[in-house]
Amino acid sequence: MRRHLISIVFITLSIFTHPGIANTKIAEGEVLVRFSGEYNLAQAQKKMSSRNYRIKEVINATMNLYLVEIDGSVGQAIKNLKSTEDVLYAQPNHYVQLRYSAPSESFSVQDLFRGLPNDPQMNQMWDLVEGVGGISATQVWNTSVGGKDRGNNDIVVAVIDGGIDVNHPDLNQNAWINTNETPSNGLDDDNNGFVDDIYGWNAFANNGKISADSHATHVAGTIGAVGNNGVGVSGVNWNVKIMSIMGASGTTATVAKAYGYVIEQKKLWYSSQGKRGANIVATNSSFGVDSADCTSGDYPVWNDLYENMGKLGILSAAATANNDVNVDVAGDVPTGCSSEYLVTVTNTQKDDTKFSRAGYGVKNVDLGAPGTKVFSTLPSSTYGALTGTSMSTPHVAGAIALLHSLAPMEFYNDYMAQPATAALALKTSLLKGVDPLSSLRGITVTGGRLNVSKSAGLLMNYKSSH
Ligand SMILES: [Ca+2]
Ligand SMILES: [Ca+2]
Ligand SMILES: [Ca+2]
Repeated sequence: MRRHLISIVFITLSIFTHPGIANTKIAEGEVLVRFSGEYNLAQAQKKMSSRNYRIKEVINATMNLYLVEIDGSVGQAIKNLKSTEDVLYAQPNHYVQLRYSAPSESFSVQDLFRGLPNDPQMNQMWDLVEGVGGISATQVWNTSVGGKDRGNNDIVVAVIDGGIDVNHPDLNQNAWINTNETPSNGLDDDNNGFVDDIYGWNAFANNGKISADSHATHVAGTIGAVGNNGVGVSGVNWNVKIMSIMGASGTTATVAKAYGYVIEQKKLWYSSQGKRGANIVATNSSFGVDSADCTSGDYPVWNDLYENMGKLGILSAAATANNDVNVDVAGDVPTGCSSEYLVTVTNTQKDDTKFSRAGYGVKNVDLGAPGTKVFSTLPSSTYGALTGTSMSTPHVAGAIALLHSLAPMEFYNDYMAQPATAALALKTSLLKGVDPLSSLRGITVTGGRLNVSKSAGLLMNYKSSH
């Protein structure tokens, strides 16, 4: 795994120095196939052997999505599969890059906190305050600091990334734990289809072992480092449950397995009336395929995943490219995908300008959020500042969770009855609440930067349409 991650970082850094180069490499000898209707493993195997192909792996059971081993060219196999009965679609298994970020110095905004909360390094958290390019989370904390929805359910955010340091003193209490699973006994105790999944899932290794890395740990801290515990910093939420899913690079198959875990856990949460699974309301992603056209027909799995999660009431916050590129023109996966359940994010600075190396697009990039010199948690009980769209996106994922904690009862009831519709209403509050910025006008959908306080005000006036 370590060698794997190092090579990913190497690849991404070399892309970082040559912006705009398309990287749409595909894995040879395999394709992703979704069958229409219910299609179990045996049926899929039979269907594929009729074409002399073999099922390599079940990617997601709910979606009937499989990785299929083929001989010969990927293009020819896709052509064959598209004309095969019961195949909804087939696509290449593209390589995916983590949207890496560079270390940087942090700012100090000591005077803006007035002693609330008590975390000693809050003076670094310009990104959460009002008036210096931050998202005004501090204004919301008078009303809610996150944690539970109106039904007293834990609010869960799934971080698809590397692994989170769940033992970090500022994260441990907010790490999601599968209480229905017994660790390390080799059994799927809660019968959710995943053996020994305690803190989430490792889609690289197909097991429950989460190994800490800097990127994921930093992202998690922005969403929900424990607030007011006298230690370090606070995230957008003082309280929230953060699920760690490893699967932010490698290939599309890995990413699909990672999101597949989210789908299975939320489905199970509904079907068990909250006794099993997890009440995931948002996912956070900072990976993708640069300069790839999501709507070309070459990437159907991506949009399909966001749609399937969206139907379960899950919004997906996604980082756009770490290049000064118009993704409407150049293309981007996933931020150029058409699903309404995506919330796509670019990187703003303390002076509310867009960071130079950050993607934009009046059609495809929804809003900005602080992503330059953002201070947060790092492995081994440490802290530091990082820069990238990767750092912007968790502000949005965190905001979605915080909004769920303060939405009125009427919203909660609608969310339980019609999760997809309610999730889109929450997204509307999120986007309508932005602070308009001249730097983002005409180059993003909203023309503004996240202001969770204004979004909270809008959502608190939510009226059911039923
Ligand atoms: Ca399990
Ligand atoms: Ca177990
Ligand atoms: Ca803290």
